[in-house]
Amino acid sequence: MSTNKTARSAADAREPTRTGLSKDTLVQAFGDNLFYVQGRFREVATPYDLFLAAAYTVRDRMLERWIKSARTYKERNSRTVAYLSAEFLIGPQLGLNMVKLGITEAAQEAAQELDLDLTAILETEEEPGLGNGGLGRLAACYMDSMATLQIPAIGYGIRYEFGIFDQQIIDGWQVEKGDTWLRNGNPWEIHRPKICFPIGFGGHTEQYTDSAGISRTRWMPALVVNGVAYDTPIPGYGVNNVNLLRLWKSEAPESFDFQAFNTGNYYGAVHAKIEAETISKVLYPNDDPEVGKELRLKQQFFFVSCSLRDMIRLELSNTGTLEQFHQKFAIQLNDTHPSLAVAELMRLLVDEHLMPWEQAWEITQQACHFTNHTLLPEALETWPIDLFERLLPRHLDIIYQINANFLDQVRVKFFEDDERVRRLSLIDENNGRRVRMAHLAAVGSCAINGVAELHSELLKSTVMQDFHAMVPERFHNVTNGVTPRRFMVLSNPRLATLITEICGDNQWVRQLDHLSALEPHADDSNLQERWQAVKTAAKTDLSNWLGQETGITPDPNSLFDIQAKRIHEYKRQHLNLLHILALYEQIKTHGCDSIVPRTFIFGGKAAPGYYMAKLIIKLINAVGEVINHDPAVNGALRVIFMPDFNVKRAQRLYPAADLSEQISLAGKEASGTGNMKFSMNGALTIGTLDGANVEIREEVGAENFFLFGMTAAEVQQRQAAGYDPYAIYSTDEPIKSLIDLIASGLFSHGDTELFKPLVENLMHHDPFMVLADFRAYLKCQQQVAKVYQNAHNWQRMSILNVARIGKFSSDRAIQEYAERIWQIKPEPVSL
Ligand code: KUQ
Repeated sequence: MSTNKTARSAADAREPTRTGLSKDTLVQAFGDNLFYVQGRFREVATPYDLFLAAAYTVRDRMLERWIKSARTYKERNSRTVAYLSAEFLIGPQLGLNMVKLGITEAAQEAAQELDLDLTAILETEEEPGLGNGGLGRLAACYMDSMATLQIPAIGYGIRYEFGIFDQQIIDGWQVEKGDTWLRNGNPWEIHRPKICFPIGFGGHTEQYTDSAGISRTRWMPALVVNGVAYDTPIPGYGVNNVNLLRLWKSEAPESFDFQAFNTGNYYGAVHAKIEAETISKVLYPNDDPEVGKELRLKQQFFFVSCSLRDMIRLELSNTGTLEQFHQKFAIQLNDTHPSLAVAELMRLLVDEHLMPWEQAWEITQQACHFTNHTLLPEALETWPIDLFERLLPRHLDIIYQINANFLDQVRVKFFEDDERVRRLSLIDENNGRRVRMAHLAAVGSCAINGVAELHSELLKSTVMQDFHAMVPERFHNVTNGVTPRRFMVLSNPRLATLITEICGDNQWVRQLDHLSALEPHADDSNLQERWQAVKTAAKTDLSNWLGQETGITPDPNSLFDIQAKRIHEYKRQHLNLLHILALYEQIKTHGCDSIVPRTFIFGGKAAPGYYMAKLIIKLINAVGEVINHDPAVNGALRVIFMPDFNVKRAQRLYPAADLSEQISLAGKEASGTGNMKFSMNGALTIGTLDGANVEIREEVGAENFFLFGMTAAEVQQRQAAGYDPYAIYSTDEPIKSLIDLIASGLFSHGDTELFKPLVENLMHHDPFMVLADFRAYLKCQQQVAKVYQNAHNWQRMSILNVARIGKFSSDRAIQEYAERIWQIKPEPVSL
């Protein structure tokens, strides 16, 4: 395995300005880029100019590796992953790319020589918020790991002009602001105007007979837009491989304007242009599918079609035939959002490349693999038939054909079982005829996986039960993972340095199970103290930053208890709140010395149309307002909502957490990945047996994990037996008084209506069983407080968490995909 040349000594001054890694060369290159690319000199350069000059300096150093990687993969005709995802939440790039190139130190020295504040420059970068949460961030972690493991890969997605909205908190409420991340220019992307495909929508199909007398179908779209490629390099850590993230932007074909202009229809031309450009305009800000939104379906087809045509172009230019397409590309469908790939690949092969149906089907099935990320029934994507027919008439034909063939197989395997046929059909006939996208993805893929053990088991026993009975051999589990490059080395350098010292080297950064070398030192009280000092330093950093950002500067010696993730009822931020209220009541009755001082920090966005989630944000802020200003509390309790939680801000939170809140109702969170990021940074977890929590607890040891709550099986039983939250409310004294406290108007200036929807929902419906789990949660939190008081023991547990967290590296996950699902081997690149 080749590695980067580490920063060379200043003596070697003759290395090329655009590729050299020494401090002196970086100094030279930075000046050149500021001058020749920005057209600026130091005295008039804005902070963003300085950032751009730094970014171009780093980008230059990736390009040779990038081109070499592309050439190597082409020459060796390597099997390549095509990771299709509607979201890539890649985060800021400058710091991470420096880590990957191994030039962080040299860059720091260069900045010092140039009298520049590197931290301030890093801070200037605007992150591309091209995702909602875990699913989009997972795609980004996997891009990192594929490059690091030297697996040829292209990430395909959409270059949204507006990513996830910026969240402001005004009067305690979430207010959404448009995300204009491109306004100052994006130095990481390379625009490829020549990599451009016309994508059709609507229209009709025609039958014709070709010269060989074969009957064929042709799709005559009514509207055509162009998809243009924008490429971002994704370097591996300590290797020369640099992979490609290719995002598509929609544009109007020029011909539009001319045609309309010639017929005098100027406004018509403008309208068509706007309509075309709308497709990649904005990311849907929901964590679950937007039902029936035409633009969303257009987005999905748009990026899937561009991506498949790009793959076909690459394969034809390499081999001249598509017969081995499935050997060249392993397509991974990130949830159902790209599942149209199954129908579109069939159309491209059969209609456009004139391949027989059976052969095309074989190739499609061998090429595609499907990851499911959710069990929530409302989150399973379906599209109304009439919308489909209007937008994608040929694809609907193809889906009918796929369905007919598939249901024939079902009837062979399960004779005279019409109910099963109905359940397995790609068409849902019960809700006004809809296409079931998960069924399309499952039928068209040779592998189907869930994202944690529990989730994969529940998939087989619930939502995909019939598929499992049909093709059990296609089902896999690949537990999610996250990249230690971003979430440890970059965001927690103090911890990384300490770990490297204890482990003896930094191999753990690419082999995360090497963290087990920490284990024998867990009882070393000297290490425990240093470990705590690292944590306290991170808490102090966060505290100061929160002071500037929110006006509240929490005490770094208090227990930092953090819940950061999308706001969702199933994630139960309101369960956390009830515990906060219990502590508040305790202070009111027994004084502020009766509790272990805690700082509660929340972060997360609510979907703009999700009323209850927005009300939960308001309640968190309202409770904070009262508690933070109550003299009786005297700072023993702090409640802070960190606005605009995103990748950049997440990096400030994870290192500073003592306690990680992973408290979803069992059976609802497919995996969770924040749970892993917190734990990697030494936080202990309070959590339910949900998603990957189950495996985290298995790894770190039950005695180092604060477990509470019903199991998924108990949840099912209780719901089947008829769950009555009001019975709990009316008989359980602490719960009643806490809920009544919210209803009383104490947190709403006497307004007893404001939080009523939330309160009534908990009392009478409580779909996520907050009340049922509350007692166990409270008890567990009391245990947390008790353990925290013994600092050495807490640090011991924290060290053990980190020592045993190796499994949750995205490198391990990608290794499993590569071996078990893709059958892809590493392709090292040398310079
Ligand atoms: C659905 N589904 C529609 C955007 C996102 C979605 C639009 O995926 C994470 C899991 C996590 C799960 C999340 C998910 N996102 C499912 C989505 O909720 O549990 O960790 C990555 O697998």
